Amino acid sequence: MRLVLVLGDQLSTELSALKKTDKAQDVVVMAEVTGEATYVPHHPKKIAFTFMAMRKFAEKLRGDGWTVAYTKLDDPNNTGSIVGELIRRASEYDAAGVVYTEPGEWRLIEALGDMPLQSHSLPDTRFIATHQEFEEWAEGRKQLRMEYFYRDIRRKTGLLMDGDKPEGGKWNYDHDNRKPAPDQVHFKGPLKFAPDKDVLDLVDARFGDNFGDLRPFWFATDTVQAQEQLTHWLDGGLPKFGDFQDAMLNENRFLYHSLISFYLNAGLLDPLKVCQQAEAAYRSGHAPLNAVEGFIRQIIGWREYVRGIYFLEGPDYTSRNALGHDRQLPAVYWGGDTKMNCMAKAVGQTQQEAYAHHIQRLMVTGNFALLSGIDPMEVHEWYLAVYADAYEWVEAPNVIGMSQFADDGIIASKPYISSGNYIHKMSNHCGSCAYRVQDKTGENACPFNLLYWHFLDRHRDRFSNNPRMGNMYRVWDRMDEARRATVLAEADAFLQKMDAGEPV
Ligand code: FAD
Ligand code: DLZ
Ligand code: SF4
Repeated sequence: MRLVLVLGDQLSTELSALKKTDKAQDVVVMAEVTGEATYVPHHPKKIAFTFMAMRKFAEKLRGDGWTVAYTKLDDPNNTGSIVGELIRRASEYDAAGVVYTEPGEWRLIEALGDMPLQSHSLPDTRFIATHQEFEEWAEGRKQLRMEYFYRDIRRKTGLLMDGDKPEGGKWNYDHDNRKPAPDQVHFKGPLKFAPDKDVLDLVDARFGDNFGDLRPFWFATDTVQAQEQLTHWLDGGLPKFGDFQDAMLNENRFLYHSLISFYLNAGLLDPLKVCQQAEAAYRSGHAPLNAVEGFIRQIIGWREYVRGIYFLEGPDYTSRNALGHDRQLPAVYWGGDTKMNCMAKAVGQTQQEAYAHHIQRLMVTGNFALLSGIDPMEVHEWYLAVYADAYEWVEAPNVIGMSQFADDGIIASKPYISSGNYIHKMSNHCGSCAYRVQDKTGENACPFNLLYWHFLDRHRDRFSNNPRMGNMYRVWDRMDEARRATVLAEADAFLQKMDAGEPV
């Protein structure tokens, strides 16, 4: 008999390791271990979500006829690591070896590769593109732009295709999206499910000091509940998803977002089936093409593409730092006082929900870190810790690549930076902020306005020849010299204050 490892983000009965083994003979190993629960200080909701979903999945497998050796975190025999648990179970069951599906993190791939047991790694077939397909697509290209990869996946899956042409004649309807924040949001937000109280108590006792609120806990923790959330959102959220994808509101943290990334990444939902359901909503006339195409692109485009980049680039990807940024992550990211309303809102909801939507992650917390010159490794570890959907294969390319430009432009053709104006346009945060978004200098000037020019100025050598950034440099160069000096001096003073640990 063999052991079949199922990790906390591999909770699918379609998992290759389960498909290639035999429930009549083999034993599934699942383990809640300190090693996985502490490689970053995960948000308590993320740990609770993982353990609750693991426990339910183990029961499901038992119901399907599998023998499951499940280790709870507080089991006195728990060795504290995945490899330790495999070694312990191998001797307990006298196992001939271990079969596992490739994990989503190099750290664990290496640990499993080095363990002193016979082992067999299988590809993770929960994704649409294989590693080989991505490598072949990337081979010989100067630039690895998501858009072209996405078109190939549309063709491969047949999603939103009209013969060999894209549905509606265009591949991408993004120019219809990105509307500013609406006055009213008609979607009621995610469904809320009852938690497992034993897990809440366990996580409270062991990880209660980590950044983040454990309660109220409302995530779906099995496939049926996750599908209920998806159906609820397809019905009420999808039609307006495209329009308000980039908007932010003081009063509404979820807008028209689907809140399914936790479930997709943990294995509770299948990406292709999710997209097929969204396509059906378009074909039946329930949702417009711009919404459905935008949503499908996030999943078969961005989600698959970032995974491809993570595995293509290799284990050193997370230590890249192309811009040489070395500032420490300031206290505001851990809930420290701030006068910046947009940061307070994005961090505050992260603390409460272990969730923020894409534009909050990219254009508020990510933008601020990039403009301030924070060490990308610290930024990466923060994102990996605080979001319940964060596993390295998806988090690292989004943070190191897309958000921090630390991979030197593999993912982004230019840095995602903006002054306060973008946040003002897409949200209602600025109206109730202590800073003034209209002020470019002075005591109340929006910090994004100061830091934006500071960033461009300190990275002139690298970016002034970038064709997509020439305009910004021309505006900067046309400003009179005294004004430029004031902007830079005020930005420096702001950064010094932040470095000294004072609220900013
Ligand atoms: P929706 O807005 O409803 O989008 C639908 C789905 O599209 C998501 O559930 C997700 O599966 C997929 N998707 C959208 N954008 C991306 C993307 N850029 N990369 C991968 N999938 C995408 N996503 C994660 O799943 N885990 C992360 O750790 C993560 N870290 C991020 C860090 C930064 C700095 C940025 C800018 C983005 C990050 N994202 C991450 C992508 C995106 O922000 C989340 O997938 C999204 O906010 C999840 O919320 P949702 O399910 O409501 O998504
Ligand atoms: C995120 C997480 C946590 C908090 N705990 C566990 C755990 O105790 N046992 C486990 O098998 N998996 C856990 N996970 C998910 C893993 O960290 C994840 O499988 C790897 O990071 C690879 O993506
Ligand atoms: Fe954020 Fe600046 Fe607007 Fe305040 S004024 S909310 S700091 S963008």
